[in-house]
Amino acid sequence: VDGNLAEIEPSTAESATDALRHAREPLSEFAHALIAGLSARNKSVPCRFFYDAAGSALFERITELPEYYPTRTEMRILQSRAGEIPSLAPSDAVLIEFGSGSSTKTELLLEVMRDLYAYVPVDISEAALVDAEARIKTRFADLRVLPVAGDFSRPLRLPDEVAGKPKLGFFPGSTIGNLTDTEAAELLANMRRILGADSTLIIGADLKKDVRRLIAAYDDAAGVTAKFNLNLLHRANRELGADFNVDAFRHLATYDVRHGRIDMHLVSRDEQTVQVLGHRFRFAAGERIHTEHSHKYDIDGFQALAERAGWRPQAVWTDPERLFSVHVLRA
Ligand code: AVJ
Repeated sequence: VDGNLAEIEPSTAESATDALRHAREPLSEFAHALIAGLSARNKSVPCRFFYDAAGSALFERITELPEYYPTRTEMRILQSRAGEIPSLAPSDAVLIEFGSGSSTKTELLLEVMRDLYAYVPVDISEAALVDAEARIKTRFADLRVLPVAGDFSRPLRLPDEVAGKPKLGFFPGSTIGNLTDTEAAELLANMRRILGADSTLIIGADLKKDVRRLIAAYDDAAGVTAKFNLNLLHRANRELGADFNVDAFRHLATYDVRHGRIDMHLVSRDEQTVQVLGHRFRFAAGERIHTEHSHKYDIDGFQALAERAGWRPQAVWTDPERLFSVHVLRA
């Protein structure tokens, strides 16, 4: 991808002001990733670009679908273990949440850990942090909230105020499942470095199960996951003036047994050409854009992954149907 893409003629679908905006702005991270991903022989787009405002709202709807068991199952596991959670860290510990998008689960932890020294939400999005802080402050007025804007997949400095305090990390939702095994091990190792020697990590990991049940969770009857996936193309049209005919693509969820993961794709219904910021991309009929990996684990496999990253498995909690797991890891 060259650096001059913003100077290329805008497509006719844009208004004049949009064209000026695209011409003046440096290319967004989304533009770079989309153009690079569609230029590859096997087309793909990183799943983090699902989450613009529309995509985040659609994800919230996914979590309420009857087929999408992870969110409610993890919540039930945490509720059933609420009595044990305070014993996982000393009373003056600091709760560090990686990603700040999961308020109901966080509130459950804060509810049972009343003497925390501070709550530190970590997120790349400043806007998400402002929201998280406001939400938490209304319910826990006396809690010290110290938001950190940053990327927790890289070295990250916590506020000086929490130096030397014991840490309890929290990474719910099986978000780790979006990463390959190598990336997941690196992330876990980085979290261990961020949290330090006197720390515990509570992390959610979705479990392997009947393939039909897995597919249903990623291809629901109401079509919300399809909308969530296709929103990526709408986003490209809105933000980059791309000319995707969204109806000419369909949602597809598959399960890869070898890697133990759900894969999401957007499938071109016909042969077609799409334009993004002056770049033309050809699609054959049936050609796919890969949009997401969602890894499923067994308990031993996840513990082995955590151990590779320097963590010691301390406990694992699941639901009676064994749909989802919450691991407690010790540094
Ligand atoms: C937010 C990554 C945990 O993989 O289950 C839901 C995202 N994608 N439906 C998941 C998602 C399609 C979700 N995570």
